[in-house]
Amino acid sequence: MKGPQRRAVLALGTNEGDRLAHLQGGLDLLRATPELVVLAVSPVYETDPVGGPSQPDFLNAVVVAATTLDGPELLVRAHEVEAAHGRERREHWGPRTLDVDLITVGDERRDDPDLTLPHPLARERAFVLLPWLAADPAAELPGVGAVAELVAGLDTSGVRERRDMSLAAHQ
Ligand code: PH2
Ligand code: MG
Ligand code: MG
Repeated sequence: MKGPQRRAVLALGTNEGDRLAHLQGGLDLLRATPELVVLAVSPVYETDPVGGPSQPDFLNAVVVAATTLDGPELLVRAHEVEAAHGRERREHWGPRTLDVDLITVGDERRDDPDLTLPHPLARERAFVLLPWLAADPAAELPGVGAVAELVAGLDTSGVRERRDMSLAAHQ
């Protein structure tokens, strides 16, 4: 892998179709990305939908990776992975087959029209922070603090680990 290595955190979410298959497929496509190495994958969580219209429960998981891609490059890849899973952008915050959000990319800070890093809502989203903490107990949200501390201050009742589901480590 050429170029500087960045540690990136990606959050996967799905609440349409075969949810576990979408999560697994998203992980597999991230693994198949030459410029990216997956370092850790969280357990699978079933989560109450936050915001948006009334919609089915989500499955959420977090992937920690090392990558030579910068934020905008990784966003292109994330959108490719979503598109490969039939993601249609209909309703803002509506149901989706697969959502791949960038939470952090190294220490990048940006506020572009289509990409804010770190993800501005991550600090308040238990469906992101709980999986992230499980994947990386030492996780830090740049400019904010330790994920463990953020989780301690959140209502996590809508986030349930699905021990009967898990993501395969290899394709
Ligand atoms: N994603 C959203 C909006 N609401 N709620 C849960 N539980 N999980 C998500 O991934 C999620 C959400 C926008 O992308
Ligand atoms: Mg999202
Ligand atoms: Mg998204």
